[in-house]
Amino acid sequence: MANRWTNTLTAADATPEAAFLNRRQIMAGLAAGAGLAGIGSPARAQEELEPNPWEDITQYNNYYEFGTGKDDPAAYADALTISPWSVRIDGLVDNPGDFGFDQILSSMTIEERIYRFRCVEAWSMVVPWNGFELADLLAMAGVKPEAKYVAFETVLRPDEMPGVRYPVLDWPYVEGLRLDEAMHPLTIMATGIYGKDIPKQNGAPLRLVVPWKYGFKSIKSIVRITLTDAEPPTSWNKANPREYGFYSNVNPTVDHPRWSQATERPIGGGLFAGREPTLMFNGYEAEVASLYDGMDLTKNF
Ligand SMILES: Nc1nc2c(c(=O)[nH]1)N[C@H]1C(S)=C(S)[C@@H](COP(=O)(O)O)O[C@H]1N2
Ligand SMILES: [Mo]
Repeated sequence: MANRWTNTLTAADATPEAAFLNRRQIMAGLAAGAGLAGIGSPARAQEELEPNPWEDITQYNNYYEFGTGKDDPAAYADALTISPWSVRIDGLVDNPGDFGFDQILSSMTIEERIYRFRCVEAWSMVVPWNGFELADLLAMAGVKPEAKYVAFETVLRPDEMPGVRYPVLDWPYVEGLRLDEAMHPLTIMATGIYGKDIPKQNGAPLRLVVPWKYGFKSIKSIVRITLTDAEPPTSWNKANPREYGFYSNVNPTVDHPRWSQATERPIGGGLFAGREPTLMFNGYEAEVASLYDGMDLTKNF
């Protein structure tokens, strides 16, 4: 269903990589002609997003429970059992309990959201997700007025996840959002890509997608959602608090201690495609900047 957050492009409009490259080259030409002043302008933020091909999205992944290599998730995530699946929603809610995945799906309206996706490692893609607004799921559980944060947890199955033998992170993978971020209409739970069930390497059967934050906030294969009144611990912040903050909003003016965040490498851009400037809040500034009014985004990185 179309609404103001939904790009009018549909999966059917996605073009083969050749056409994608041509379109990018044309746009690069236009940008060059217009001069550098055009970069980062609203015109670019609202340009038609060209989704990456299925192969890019499903074969270049970060899902450390299956290994730290970009091709490990596609190679190993097949072992993950995703049926039956339920999500425990607890903490400061009126109706705590285990919600079956099918029960959740039957109560939600699935729509397509074509979003930019920007990893903290400075690569990016455009993904045509299918999913529903997290706010609708939280409404189902009934959020109590005392709740201020939402904590998320990924399934932990050592028998099915070869990567958790290594203490890269403190398993299970956990993430969190402030309640207003969680309730924002751009924040979705994704259950599909290109109209197909979301592949296991991308976080089946359901994962968070917060398009204005670095990719690691978008936690995969969620089994628990807890409403709390205190900021919850998050995996990458626990691993390295100096490098990864709780907010982790995409911000080209705040560099990672070990690399610049001013530009990004679009995956599938081709051998000769250059880096592109990273946009404030990953291009969603008009929609989300007000969530952070009065906050020092360098301190609250
Ligand atoms: N459980 C879990 N969720 C995760 C990760 C992970 O290792 N484990 N990696 C994160 C990172 S760093 C990124 S960039 C995205 C990658 O999502 P994708 O593979 O669908 O592109 O998932 C995020 N969610
Ligand atoms: Mo990432």
